[in-house]
Amino acid sequence: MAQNNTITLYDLQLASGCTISPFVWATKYALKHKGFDLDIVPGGFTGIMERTGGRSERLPAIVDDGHWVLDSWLIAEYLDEKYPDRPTLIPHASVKTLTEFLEAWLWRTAVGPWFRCYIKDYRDLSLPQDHEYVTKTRENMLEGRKLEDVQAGREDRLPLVPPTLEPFRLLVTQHKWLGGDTPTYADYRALAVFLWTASVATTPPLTEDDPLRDWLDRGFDLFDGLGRHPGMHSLFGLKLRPGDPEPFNKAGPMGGLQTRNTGPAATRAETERMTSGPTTRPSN
Ligand SMILES: N[C@@H](CCC(=O)N[C@@H](CS)C(=O)NCC(=O)O)C(=O)O
Repeated sequence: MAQNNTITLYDLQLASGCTISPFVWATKYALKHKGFDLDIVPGGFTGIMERTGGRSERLPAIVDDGHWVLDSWLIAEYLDEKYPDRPTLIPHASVKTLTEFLEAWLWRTAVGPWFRCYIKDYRDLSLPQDHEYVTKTRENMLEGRKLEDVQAGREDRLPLVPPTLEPFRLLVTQHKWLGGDTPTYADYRALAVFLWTASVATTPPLTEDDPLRDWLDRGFDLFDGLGRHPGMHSLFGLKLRPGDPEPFNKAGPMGGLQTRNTGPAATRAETERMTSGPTTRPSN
């Protein structure tokens, strides 16, 4: 049982002290959801093996009363198993399955492009002693290209990302939380993508009026503003230029996936659109 209600968390931080790793972010939220206080072991990308006494090359890691647990998913499952009387993170096996899909989709849709838009900043914001390691490992991940070259031209690429987030936008505008009335680990895994982005986004990736904002703001505010570290950047304020695509669907939900059929009144607008002539707008 956690001593003094406190669990030790090995963090992965930037020079500002804010967490960068999405996996660590998800774990911070998970520990808070379970009601624990955090004893943070600070540090960056290098020296993880030394800090963890040779136990891990990756973070997060937690120590609960002397018991080490590695890996963000394994930590969440451990917490639910060990502390079943506290609020549940993963209330049903399906939450894990569907969250794994959602997260893989978010990584493909957002993390990938944003990684290439912020990778030089990511290195520059890291602790000075991490710069060389981050440059080498991330350039290797990017097929040997220089971080400066990968990031260059991002003003042309950033506006292309928000429209691709529309399926996720629909989810979090039609439901208070992915978990329903209260957040679950699904929310924290998805929030972690945007917390990672905010840790490195020296220029904003989303427009001021993005409907994702309500869920994101509520998520960043959880647990006394856990996501509001002063080192974080604003996600909002992307300026569009003529010719950039619409960042989100401004016409409102329409179509078989997005609306509930409660009778002809609910489908009238869609029927009129379907019968009045050709349209370019996808139905879902
Ligand atoms: N499956 C692991 C992944 C952990 C992981 O890859 N962490 C990255 C940070 S995002 C790390 O420790 N990187 C150290 C490095 O790049 O050397 C988990 O879910 O905890």
